[in-house]
Amino acid sequence: MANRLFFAIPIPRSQHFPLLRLQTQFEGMGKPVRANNFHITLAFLGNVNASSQQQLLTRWQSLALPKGQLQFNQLQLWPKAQVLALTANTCPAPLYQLAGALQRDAQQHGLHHSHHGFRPHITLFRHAGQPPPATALAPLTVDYQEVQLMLSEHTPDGVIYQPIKRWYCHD
Ligand code: 2AM
Repeated sequence: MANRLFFAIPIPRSQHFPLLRLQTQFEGMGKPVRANNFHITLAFLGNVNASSQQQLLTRWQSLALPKGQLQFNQLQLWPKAQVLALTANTCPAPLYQLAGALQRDAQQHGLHHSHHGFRPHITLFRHAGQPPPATALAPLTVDYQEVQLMLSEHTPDGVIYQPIKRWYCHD
């Protein structure tokens, strides 16, 4: 049995409202991601078997990241993935370095190979096909306080994400 895993920053409930408002503003652009699933992917690992998962957790036992903020300011369509995402064009160096290290580690250990570097984004819609209207967005600040190793599961109610491990950011 393999688990579909990814490292991500979950978006805390207290920061859902502006994202839900954007989903309302751009209604019809695709299938809205449910609020409980809002996240920023740092590294997607694909299907990972039990022993690889154990080794992964051992390697990243002391994962550390200072608390920080991301400013999201653009809606972008990624046509290949059919995703409409809120993107940030700057990123705190420690977060950028961590995402790169997680992606390289995955590649070195035979897990998913990402073709892009880290692009901080929050997917708002899936099955999206049209570019968003060129509306200026008010910058949206997201404070991040933790990183999770998440398990993605298909259920009859749709995809759900569950944390397998959480690392709290330090001051
Ligand atoms: P995203 O919406 O932030 O891009 C769990 O499957 C999560 O991993 C998805 O929500 C998606 O995050 C990301 N993901 C899924 N498949 C991926 C892939 N092939 N490459 C990179 N990220 C992927």
